[in-house]
Amino acid sequence: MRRRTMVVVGSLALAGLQLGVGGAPAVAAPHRPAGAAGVVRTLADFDWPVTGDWDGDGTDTVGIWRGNRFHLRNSNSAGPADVSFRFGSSATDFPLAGDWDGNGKTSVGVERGNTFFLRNSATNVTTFRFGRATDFPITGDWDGDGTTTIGVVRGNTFFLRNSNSTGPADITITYGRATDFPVTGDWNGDGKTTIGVVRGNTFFLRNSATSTTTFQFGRATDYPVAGDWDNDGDQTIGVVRGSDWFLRNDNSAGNADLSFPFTP
Ligand SMILES: [Ca+2]
Ligand SMILES: [Ca+2]
Ligand SMILES: [Ca+2]
Ligand SMILES: [Ca+2]
Repeated sequence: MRRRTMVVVGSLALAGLQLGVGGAPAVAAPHRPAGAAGVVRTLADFDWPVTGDWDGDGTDTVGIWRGNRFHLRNSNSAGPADVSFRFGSSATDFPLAGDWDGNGKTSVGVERGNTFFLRNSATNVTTFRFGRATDFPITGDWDGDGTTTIGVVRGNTFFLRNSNSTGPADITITYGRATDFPVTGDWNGDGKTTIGVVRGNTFFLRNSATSTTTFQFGRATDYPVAGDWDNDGDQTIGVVRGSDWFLRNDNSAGNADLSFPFTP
């Protein structure tokens, strides 16, 4: 069972080492599942990557959640955040991103325990419960209707729901291993988000029960991300290493097409 609590001593020790280097500011340490012990759920000093089409121009771009503030940039290039605002609590939450209302723009959210808080605007937040507090939350447009909804991963079982509301999973899939890192994306550009896992630096991207794309990218310690970086309709992978982003426009092995730091 993956756990994302702050009792993961090994990861906390690692965080201390990273934050101690040269008195560097507390930014952008990658965090990964630590075997059966699982993911460190929240560490206020970490930048957590989030990606999405914040401005609705069709291209997914970068963002981070640091403490209780989201910093979002509308270009995949070095530079400041275009939008920064406070949402969530660094002590308890896990950041999320999706187009919850289907208006073409990605917005953010957080999961706290098993409660989801999905923010469409400063005054419009959808709140409901799904899954268990120890689950790993994921997001995607599982049914291709244009609206991003939530899901959770428990061990190696994915529970996906097509509505942002309390209720049972609409889709349940067993995939990968409990120690894998879950990723989601529209890998083949058919309009539906599907699941995947990262094991070490190997990506396993599942388009259907009989179709998985497998390749290596980045390093085992990188934090995987996914998005439509080139606005061609498919979502591809990337990794975040410290404050550096490496984005690839194909779901295959090869060099990053875009690489840049994001240090708002
Ligand atoms: Ca955009
Ligand atoms: Ca939206
Ligand atoms: Ca949907
Ligand atoms: Ca693309």
